[in-house]
Amino acid sequence: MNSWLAKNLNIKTFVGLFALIMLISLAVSCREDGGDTGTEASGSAEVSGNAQAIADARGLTPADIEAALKTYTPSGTHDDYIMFASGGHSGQIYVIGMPSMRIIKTIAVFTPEPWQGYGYGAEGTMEVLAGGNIDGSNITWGDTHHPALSETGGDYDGEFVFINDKANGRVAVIDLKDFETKQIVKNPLALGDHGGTFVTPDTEWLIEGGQYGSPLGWEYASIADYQEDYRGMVTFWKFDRASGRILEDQSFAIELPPYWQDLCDAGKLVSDGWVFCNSFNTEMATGGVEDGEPPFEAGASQNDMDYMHVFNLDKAVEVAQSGNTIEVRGFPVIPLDTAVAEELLYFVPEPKSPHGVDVTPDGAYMVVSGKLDPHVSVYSFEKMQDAIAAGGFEFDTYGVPILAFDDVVEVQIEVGLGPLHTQFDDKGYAYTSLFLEPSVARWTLGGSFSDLHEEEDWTLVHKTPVQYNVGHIAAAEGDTVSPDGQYLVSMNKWAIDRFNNVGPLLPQNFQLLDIGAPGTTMPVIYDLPIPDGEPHYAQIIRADKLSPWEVYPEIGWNPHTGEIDENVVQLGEERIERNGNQVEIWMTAVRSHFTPEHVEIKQGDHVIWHITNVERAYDATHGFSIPYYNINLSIEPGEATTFEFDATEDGVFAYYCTEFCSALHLEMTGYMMIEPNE
Ligand code: CUK
Ligand code: CUA
Repeated sequence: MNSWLAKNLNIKTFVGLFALIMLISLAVSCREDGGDTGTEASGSAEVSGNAQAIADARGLTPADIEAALKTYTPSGTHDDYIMFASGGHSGQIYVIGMPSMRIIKTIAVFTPEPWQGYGYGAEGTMEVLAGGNIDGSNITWGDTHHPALSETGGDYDGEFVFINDKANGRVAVIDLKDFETKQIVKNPLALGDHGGTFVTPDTEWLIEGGQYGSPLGWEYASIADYQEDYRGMVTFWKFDRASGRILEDQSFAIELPPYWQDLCDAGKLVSDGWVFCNSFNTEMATGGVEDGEPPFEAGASQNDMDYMHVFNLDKAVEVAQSGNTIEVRGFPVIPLDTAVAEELLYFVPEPKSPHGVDVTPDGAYMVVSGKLDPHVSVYSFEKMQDAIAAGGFEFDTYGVPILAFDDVVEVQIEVGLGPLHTQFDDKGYAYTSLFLEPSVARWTLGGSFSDLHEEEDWTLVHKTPVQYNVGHIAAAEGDTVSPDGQYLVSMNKWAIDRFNNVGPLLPQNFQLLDIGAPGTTMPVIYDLPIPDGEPHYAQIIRADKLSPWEVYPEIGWNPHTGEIDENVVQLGEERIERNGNQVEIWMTAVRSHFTPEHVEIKQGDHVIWHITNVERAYDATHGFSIPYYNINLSIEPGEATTFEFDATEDGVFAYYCTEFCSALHLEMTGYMMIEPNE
């Protein structure tokens, strides 16, 4: 052995050595299997030389090899964690395995997606998407920002994931039994949002905070009347776990001053029942740079302090349920003065245009970063409660009581330039992304976390540079009452130099950091380009908490009702019925044919078409597409689906299965013949 292998074996960590031995024995077994190695060899020394040769040929450093060994996931081996990442303005969610960082799936949420047959005729999906339309305006995209996994007792339970659409002020519900979007609701108060979605510890409420102040219900008002007529809001959507749906008629909102509410987080354990949202633009800047007014970025950055909004959610629920509300677009809203009178809203000063608020796993502290301040500010929930009990507040312009900064702040820690978002692990560390440096800072928590680490409390202990602009970071189980540590993903924007040039529009870059070993340097061990919209946030769940179906429970399952569809078609029940100019088709799909294979109709007919995939095998999805009519379905094993259209165009239309489902998949087809009308 020569070069780095010999020099480093004695100083490598045990893990590295063990993994190297694994690699070598893997190579040996390949060889014994008659693998194509190109050279004759009879012992492990030569084999390790082979691994060395590969490392040399590819110019890999020892650190590279360690990173590869930590992330390489052999074919057939599953990942330990699953990350649900926002798909940004693709409007979707990415499902990514960790540590391999393999993208496993995209979940279609706000944007029609052909592979999943989402938004191309299938009735259930059309209804879900239509739920997000605004006053008759068809919205076919979204800007997803913050996924939130459902929680039980403050821990991810693997049942649902929720996400917001910042651009259009909507919230979606995805069921993790089949990884499909079941519901989209439109916020009745605001056209946009930002602070969504976040869940309370038992997922009773989904939090959707606002962002850019506007008249509630988006009615017209001159921007000259911003302070009087524009407002902020936070909405609490009631989630019903049994039906897996948001109950719109049990949901409510709170009217807020026209500051720009940003992100929220729910209290947990000691702070359960409370909700925290940061805000900026307490200056109430209204822009107008073209008229000589200060631009937004200057106007909204003058104050030294903005306000964290602190809500007593339990009390707000009481007030909403007592009917002490006004209605905006038919939706109950607790007016701002009622919120103040009922003592369910307080402000806490937070420095310099803050972005995000994160509650520690024990629920005792709220961490806020000021984008223009090199510190994170840590607030004590206990001190907030003491300050509320003590009274003697100052009030802001809108009459909201302000808790004094010095009374409620626990500590401020200088972490670096442009701090944004904070995550937690199981070893008493917090991690904060630094947009401007850019890097990820690791610092120690105090309080109940003191004994978990050796360093002093509330101290910066390490920074790992990351590639280019980091926004959010996500740690394994990082928003729960019991984070795992182990892995942290730095979600970087615009990967300028990490990948091959693919033109002026840059992909994003997820960098995986190994935060598993305390006291180490938490190295970057993988770069994953994201070739789609700009993800903002992600949550990472232990893979063994997920138990999705392999096939739908029974033949004829309607994924959107969760029941057997009334138009289920069993084998032998296929038929076509005409009633006036309405034609109804009951079809089955099975490898490798549709029944019927001929559908003869007339121009001007209204067609209602039901298809059931009667397969029970895991790998037996069938697609169904009709040209011209923009019909494209994905029908998973057991699924029953329906679509409708008007046969406006005559001609011969070959329909076919779009999934390569068998050797005779190309034969899985049929003809729809539409006879012209005279
Ligand atoms: S925001 Cu994008 S980096 Cu929408 Cu959570 Cu902070
Ligand atoms: Cu079914 Cu191809």
